[in-house]
Amino acid sequence: MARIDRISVDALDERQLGEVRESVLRERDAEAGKPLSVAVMGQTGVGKSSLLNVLFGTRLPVGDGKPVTREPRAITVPGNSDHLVTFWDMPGIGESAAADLEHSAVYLEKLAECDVVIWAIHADSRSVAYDAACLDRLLAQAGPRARAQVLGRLTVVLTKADTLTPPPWIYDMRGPRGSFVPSAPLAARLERKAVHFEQVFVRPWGDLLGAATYNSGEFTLRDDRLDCDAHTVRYRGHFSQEACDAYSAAHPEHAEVFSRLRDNHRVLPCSALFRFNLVPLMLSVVNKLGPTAIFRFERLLDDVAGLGGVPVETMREYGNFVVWDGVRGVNAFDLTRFPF
Ligand SMILES: Nc1nc2c(ncn2[C@@H]2O[C@H](COP(=O)(O)OP(=O)(O)O)[C@@H](O)[C@H]2O)c(=O)[nH]1
Ligand SMILES: [Mg+2]
Repeated sequence: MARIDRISVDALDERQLGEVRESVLRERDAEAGKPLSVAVMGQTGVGKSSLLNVLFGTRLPVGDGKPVTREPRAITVPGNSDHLVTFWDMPGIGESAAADLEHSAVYLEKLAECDVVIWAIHADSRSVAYDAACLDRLLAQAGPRARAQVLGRLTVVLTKADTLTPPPWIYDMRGPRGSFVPSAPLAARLERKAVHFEQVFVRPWGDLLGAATYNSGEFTLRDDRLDCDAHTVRYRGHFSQEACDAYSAAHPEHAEVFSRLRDNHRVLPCSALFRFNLVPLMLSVVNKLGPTAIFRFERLLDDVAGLGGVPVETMREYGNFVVWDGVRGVNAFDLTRFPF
């Protein structure tokens, strides 16, 4: 898969890999035992724990009714390979204004320490005002350094994209497994939503934002916003689609680098249930990690390709679709009886 190769450290050539390894070897030894830390923020019930479970192979409790998570708490768990993930399950915001305020200082402290910060918003939500106010309030308490750190690691996702129906989802079956893909009109609707949420939730941070990606060696462009060294390419500000298109047109040989920079600020619709868009989400998260965290993450990357599939039998449970012909009193169509 090209997208995975692009990000995998294995895709770098021998010389580049040697350089990267050398430069971080010491830190790596010191860091080796440290778990990867992940924080996820978002309103209660938005699907934070479920998303982390499918991304990192954890078994955090998932709630149906009242909020499962009450206190900001760290759980260190083995993920689906032999790495450890410390997961900061932040109580859903929006349970009560008082609880939100009470937790703000703790949130901020933890967020600034985390390798990964995911902000989850329900894909079907109309208004982002409450989430935006929470992020505002959190970052208002932060010094410039902590603010830049949190914003630099922030990945915004739209959860439960599978609940956006109609138009339909398509199960693309490949033998015993398959993957859910949105139909073209639904894909367009998801894209519009993603763009909208990026405009209202990400873009307003303006020059406080920054985008970064690894430099595999050939990138040397600099201007008043672009900067690079041997390992990293950085952009100061919001790296919008327009900026990405303009830079790529001017320097087509670096289109991939610009596309990775662009991924920093994309809002990603995803679904824990349908395992939809989890690979791009994981890659976007990894893209923002510093070199030492990338080594802690290496094993997770080996599993990344497995994130997308859903077995036929599981799909059947999700697509439990029956048409009852009330006039004739028979099942006109029953997906559960359909021979796959
Ligand atoms: N349809 C759908 N439901 C989901 C998805 N993710 C979580 N849920 C459901 O949403 C509810 C809340 O999930 P949970 O992960 O506990 O949310 P949290 O409070 O944000 O941690 C549970 O009933 C989950 O089964 C998803 O991707 N699609
Ligand atoms: Mg939870």
